[in-house]
Amino acid sequence: MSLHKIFRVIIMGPPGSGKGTVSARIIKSFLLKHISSGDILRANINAKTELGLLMKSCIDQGQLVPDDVISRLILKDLRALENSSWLLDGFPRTVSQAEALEDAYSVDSVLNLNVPFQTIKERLTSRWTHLPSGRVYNIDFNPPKVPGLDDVTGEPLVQRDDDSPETVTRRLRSYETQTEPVLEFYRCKGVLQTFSGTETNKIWPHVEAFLHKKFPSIQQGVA
Ligand code: G5P
Ligand code: MG
Repeated sequence: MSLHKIFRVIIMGPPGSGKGTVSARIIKSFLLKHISSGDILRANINAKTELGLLMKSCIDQGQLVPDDVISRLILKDLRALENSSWLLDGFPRTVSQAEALEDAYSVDSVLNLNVPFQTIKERLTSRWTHLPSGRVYNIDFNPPKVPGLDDVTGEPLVQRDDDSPETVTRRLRSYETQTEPVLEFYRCKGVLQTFSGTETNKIWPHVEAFLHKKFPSIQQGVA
């Protein structure tokens, strides 16, 4: 049994707002396990699991996968992390998912990255991803050291099937109708913290300062 307090944090924001990029920075400084629903789904598609094959067309079209499927998948992974603090990225994104999570765990903080849609559309068409790890690059913002290859493994980078301009528009629309109400859900609970801007490098120091203040005991190197 762990004697440490467990912290449960969610990172939210529209598609392409920088959830993956900011999460990578958070887990370098804080002892949180990063769980990304999109990375888990893409790993299933890549491995051609039954679930992956069923969900692929939904994801490629920029639609959300069914609530019961994703809630079961994520809650199973969270149960396996019972004694760790975690950072959840991409889940919940409907009120029904937020309620399913709330039934199992109470959330300490929700970090909301508020980035304008126009900025996002420009970013996503130049994103490159290392599918096995979920590491993301951007031709202008954080290019890989060797073009087309992952910095850590040297494996090839790919463009996500759902990053075409039409699909990005559909993902943003689904964010507005299905995910924005989740922000209200957490605002009412008093745990929502919004960070606004158009550049991750400007947003990040505010996120870092907030986490240092709120969760000093989970900084890397603090026993
Ligand atoms: P995902 O995988 O959760 P999205 O759409 O929520 O996907 P996404 O696209 O992964 O979010 P992100 O993580 O918010 O975006 O952003 P990122 O990857 O860090 O940054 C985007 C790009 O911008 C990168 O190239 C990065 O390098 C660059 N960048 C970052 N900061 C800057 C900057 O300051 N300047 C510049 N120029 N560039 C920058 O979900 C995918 C699909 O899975 C299903 C759905 O179908 C969904 O569409 N799904 C779910 N369905 C139902 N319920 C759920 N809970 C689901 N979760 C996933
Ligand atoms: Mg992401």
